Amino acid sequence: AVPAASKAPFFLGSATAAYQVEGAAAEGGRGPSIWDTFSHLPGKTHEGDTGDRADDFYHRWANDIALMRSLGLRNFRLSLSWTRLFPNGTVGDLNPEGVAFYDGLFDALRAACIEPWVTLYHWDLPQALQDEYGGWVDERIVEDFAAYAQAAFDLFGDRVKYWFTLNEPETFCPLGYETGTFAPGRCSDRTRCLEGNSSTEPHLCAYHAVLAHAAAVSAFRQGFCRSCGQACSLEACSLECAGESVPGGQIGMTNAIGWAAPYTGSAEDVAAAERQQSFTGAWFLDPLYRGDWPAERKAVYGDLLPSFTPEQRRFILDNPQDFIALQHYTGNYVYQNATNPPLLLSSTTKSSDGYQLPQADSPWLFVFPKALRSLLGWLHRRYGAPIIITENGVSAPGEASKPVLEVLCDQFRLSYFQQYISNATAAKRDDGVDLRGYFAWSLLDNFEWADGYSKRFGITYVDFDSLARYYKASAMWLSSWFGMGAVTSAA
Ligand code: GCO
Repeated sequence: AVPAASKAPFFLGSATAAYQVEGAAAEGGRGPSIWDTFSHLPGKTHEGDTGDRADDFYHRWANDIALMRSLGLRNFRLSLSWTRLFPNGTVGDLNPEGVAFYDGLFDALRAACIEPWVTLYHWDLPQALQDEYGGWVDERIVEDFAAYAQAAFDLFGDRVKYWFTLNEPETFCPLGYETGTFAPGRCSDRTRCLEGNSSTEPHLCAYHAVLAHAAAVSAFRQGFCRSCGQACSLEACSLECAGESVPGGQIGMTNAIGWAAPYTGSAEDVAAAERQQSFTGAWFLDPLYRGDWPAERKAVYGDLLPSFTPEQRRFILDNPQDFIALQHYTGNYVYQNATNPPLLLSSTTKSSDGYQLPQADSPWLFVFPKALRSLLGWLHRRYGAPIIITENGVSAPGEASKPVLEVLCDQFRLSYFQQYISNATAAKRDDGVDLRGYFAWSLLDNFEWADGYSKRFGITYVDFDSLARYYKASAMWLSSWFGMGAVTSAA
């Protein structure tokens, strides 16, 4: 029998993020974000690269929509630049040029039959909020983020149905507030930071991220009336304003989750891998689906972890997200190591039978396609929620230095996609996972955070001098799939 899940539409697309592609950092009334500040500090990014110009998507989006169309792309994930809309972060001072930019973009995407999937926050916090109260470590961020989210729903909710609240807090909290390798570069106690998770800042960041997400979901559910401009339930809207209310939509947080495979089949290794998986993979999903941090994190951090009050817990659980938005790139093998606290395990990228996982260009990324299938099964069993893969992709070795024509023959990436996609479809087809979509990261080579332009994840090559775009072979391969799977089930 065909499982019911496979009858749901399956969305295929590709993804980007504002600071990584837009450029035009000082144009159109945009205010500075923490990534503008951070990337301009000496020594923080590869060769001092910044997102000042990036892919110049701000000026070239019409061209890029044409590019998407010729690839047959039907779903495009992008993020809003908070400071293009609200240069100082708070919602009082709306920047009309920023609104006009996204209005034009969303109208053109709609006209091109491309569904926009919009991330509210992909790491570019308004610098003003960082300066005022330290950004994610302060509780004021919850209200400011929710107000910004509400404003975005009001502005674009008539054309955007699919939303993401925060992109990967499990990345921006520790890297931004613990190791200091990402904006805002906080590392209050460097020695302790280098030793491990000892400072409180990353935990405060994570706590506020969960609360901010729930507040944004709550705002989303309340809806608003286009005719009277009031926030209200959709039902109340039609009664009280006789209004056109915003059509429904879906919303979720994106989470970066790798896979910890047991090194051997021994009970110890299996348990060690499960500890590691829950520690990292359940960090945010447990609060969202169960109302509390996973036991493994509580065991390790104890009092450093802010606890949710009963009211907060209720609020989080009363505002459930619509799907798990999974961002998956890599995995490794984990074995018990009783002398290695706190989780009493170690990891390796070589299997017990001697197979070395191939390394991508990024030092943290090892190609482990079967991990995706295992991970999807784990998420399905633990949360039973629909899943959309909102990022999956790879930096192919040597792309930053090879001649263009060689880069365009990106066999490494093409084979990565083939293998990962076949594992994703197997999970959906054979394991009963309610997988609803897949987005390749990324549509364009772009500003890869601290790695600047030295790592290329695009399915499209961008010449960072001329800014010309050229399809890589992986884009050509994906394009047959994009067109095919956009509206019906891929399984
Ligand atoms: C993410 C990052 C992307 C990165 C990609 C490759 O959401 O993980 O947002 O912006 O470019 O993951 O490292």
